[in-house]
Amino acid sequence: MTRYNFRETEEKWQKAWARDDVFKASANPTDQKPKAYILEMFPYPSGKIHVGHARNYVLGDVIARHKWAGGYHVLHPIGWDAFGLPAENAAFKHKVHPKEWTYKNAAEMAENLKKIGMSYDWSRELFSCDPNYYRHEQQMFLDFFQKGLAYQKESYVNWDPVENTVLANEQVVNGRGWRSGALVEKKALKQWFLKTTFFQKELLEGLEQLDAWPEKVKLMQKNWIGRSTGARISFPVKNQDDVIDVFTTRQDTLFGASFLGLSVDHPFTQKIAQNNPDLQAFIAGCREGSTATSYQDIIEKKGFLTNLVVKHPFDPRKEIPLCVVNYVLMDYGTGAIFGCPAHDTRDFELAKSLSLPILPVIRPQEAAHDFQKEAYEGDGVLFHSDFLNGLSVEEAKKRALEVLEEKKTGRKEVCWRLKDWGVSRQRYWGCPIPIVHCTDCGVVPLKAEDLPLKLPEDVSFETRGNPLDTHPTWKHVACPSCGKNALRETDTLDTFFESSWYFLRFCAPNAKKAFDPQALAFWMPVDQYIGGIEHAIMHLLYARFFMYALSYSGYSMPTCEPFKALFNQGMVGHKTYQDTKGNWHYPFDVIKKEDGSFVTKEQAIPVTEGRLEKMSKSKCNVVSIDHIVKEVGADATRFFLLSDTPPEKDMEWNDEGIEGSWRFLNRLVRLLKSHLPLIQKAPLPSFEALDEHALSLLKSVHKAIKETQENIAQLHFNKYIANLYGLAHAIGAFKQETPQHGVTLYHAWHVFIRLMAPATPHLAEELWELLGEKAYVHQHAWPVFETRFLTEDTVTLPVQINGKLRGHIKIVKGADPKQIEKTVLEQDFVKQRLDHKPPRRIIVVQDRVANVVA
Ligand code: ANZ
Ligand code: ZN
Repeated sequence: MTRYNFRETEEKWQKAWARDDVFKASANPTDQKPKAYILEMFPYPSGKIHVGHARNYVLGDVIARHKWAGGYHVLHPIGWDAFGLPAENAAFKHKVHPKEWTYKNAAEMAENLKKIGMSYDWSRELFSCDPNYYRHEQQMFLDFFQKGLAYQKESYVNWDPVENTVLANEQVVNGRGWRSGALVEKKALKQWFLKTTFFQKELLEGLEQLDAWPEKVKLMQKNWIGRSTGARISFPVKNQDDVIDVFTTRQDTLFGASFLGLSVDHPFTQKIAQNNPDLQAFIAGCREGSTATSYQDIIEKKGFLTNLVVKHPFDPRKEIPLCVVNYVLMDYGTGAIFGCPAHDTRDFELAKSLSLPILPVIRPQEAAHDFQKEAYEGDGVLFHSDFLNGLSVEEAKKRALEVLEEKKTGRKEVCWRLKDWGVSRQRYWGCPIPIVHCTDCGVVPLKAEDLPLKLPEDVSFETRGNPLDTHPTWKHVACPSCGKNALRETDTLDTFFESSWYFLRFCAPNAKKAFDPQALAFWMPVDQYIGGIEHAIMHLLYARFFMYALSYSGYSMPTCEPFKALFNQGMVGHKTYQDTKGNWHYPFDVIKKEDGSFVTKEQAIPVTEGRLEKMSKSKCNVVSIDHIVKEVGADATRFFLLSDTPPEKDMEWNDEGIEGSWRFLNRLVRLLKSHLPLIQKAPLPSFEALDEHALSLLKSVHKAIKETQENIAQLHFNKYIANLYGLAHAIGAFKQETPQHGVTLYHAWHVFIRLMAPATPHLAEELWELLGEKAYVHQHAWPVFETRFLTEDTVTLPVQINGKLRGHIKIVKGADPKQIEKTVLEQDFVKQRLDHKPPRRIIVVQDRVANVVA
């Protein structure tokens, strides 16, 4: 039995596609063909890719290839999200320059992507660390700055007191610096921000038009933007002039207030801490730990009870103790709350630890509630609440607000959770911020003609902190405004900056300006964006923000929403194997013994089979593209990645599955080869002339076309693969008896190969060539189904001429007699018998017989 040589085949077609620019997007299309912009989130060049990564790309590739076949102008580009911390860490560990590390990894990954058969337009490949790329974002930064969308303010960073340096959140491990092991502190530094909050309303409302986004992602974005309606309420401090404002969404619970909670960073806290060493110590304790924790994450609620009290806004005779608490953050609302332990879990925990009273004011309507055991956050009826008694929560919120407004102690307020985006990073491998700090002129932007401001390459990673900061010359410059000695900004931009506009640049990657408006107008928005759910919030929000920010800064943007449809693929998991010493072993190094236990192949070390886990290098359960392509080829890998599991679900990589795919593809080759002598290359006979047997195969063919079309369009790739199996089976079972059947077989293959092409592109080209067709199958139009083949019920109708049976025609059951008369007269055998003259009469008995009277 011959096996098809996938290595040779795949290499052959990859070379041919590249040679003939088969997947190159048109530069400036002027025809009426529709466009499809298909994009997978561009990868970070961290090293080789494995089949878990590959799933994401393959999904995109199926869509792109399907669009090519559908007659679209397709843009399917690839590039590298090339700045970032891992490159810098590698520089420190392995003494390679981040640039070298990055380009080497990208080259390897590009090789992997080509090997897996990706239909990218490689001529548009871009690197975000290339000065020709980032020069444009430096210009954008300056434009944002000019428009007030980029600004500086003090903000906390993770500070390593031993290394004297700022750490990224990823470099804080269990609250300690990754290199020094020192307890990390929070330290205020002046940093750059982008004013995402300026477009919060647009970012929230824009979500409504994204009906091809997963609901889950939209909800995550919505919660992140976090619009809350409530009240701002003033609490006067007793015996002082100060008034503390709080933000609440639960003004209905005001009669249950048992303390006022101030953020550690609240100005009033700072004021009263001046003469209070105990409070100072409490504050210092709260400052430990990473800035990564948001207020929801703080596990243990801690508070410091001051000896001050505030007056209740409804009744100044009521006094409420003032506390400083660790879970109220300064950057939301007013940085102060009133605490209601009976109806808020966090407040409840604090009240327990400080022995503050728990004052229930809402009675649940159903079961009784033990307020000493836990807070009740649900709905109910107000009690112990004076004029609010008997009202529902909703009614009480309204009424409380009215009274607050009458008493002038509060008013309605809307609060947004969204914060401005801190873009400063105290790191080397990022885009330099084109700003100079001058003692005389202040913050001075670089001039456009001085861009790009390039990263210096001669930096040392031996010294502590940011290499740009310790570089001997780079940061010392003449002020662009007055010429005096000044200092460059040494912070670089967050790498989310680069990923916020790369999809725009792909439309015209070599344009002199950042964008070519004509290309943007043609290609944008991205029609299908594909990537991991881990980017549900930040990347997608920043990219959306950029569209608004660029427009506002004078760039002409054709749309506001950059991604029309979004798809989040599931991950690929694989078994793990570990020995008793805790070492991990590769699944392909492990064999199962007869008794069911596992040992390593070479040294027979006993190992235990662990859970199915997301592929990761550290657990040795990664299947690299290099490895699998060598073993079974790209097509079998792609086919398996698409096969069993719906693409949004997590799937398991397993040997049986991949072997099954591989065997199937081999069977196809054998099947076509065995059919070649039987195949007749000719147009199909007319529908009516087809016999039942031919018709039954063509039914399967047209059904497969219809379903494949739908399944690919709806991204039901597992069903698409099932369609291919089904049609292959029908073709395999077909027995050729007459020449008509040879023609039918030809047409079945002609369709099948086109249908399989998006999934297994190399083999499709190969079979296409075997069938004797002209390359490339990918440039051949997608098959179109005909409904008449799909109609289940047909009848073979005898045709008599002057009472004698002369032939048969195929008709749809119950067809209109007028239509049948017409069909009968079109038949050659009828025309001949009639000497090409009109008949005297035709009698049609529905579904039974047609009689022509000459
Ligand atoms: C009193 C109260 C009583 C509250 C009650 C809740 C339940 P969202 O929906 O997220 O807007 N809050 C306000 N500012 C805060 C800050 N800076 N840090 C931590 N918590 C803060 O939440 C609004 C609620 O979160 C507010 O309503 C406030 O607590 C708290 F039974 O006020 B509430
Ligand atoms: Zn100056």
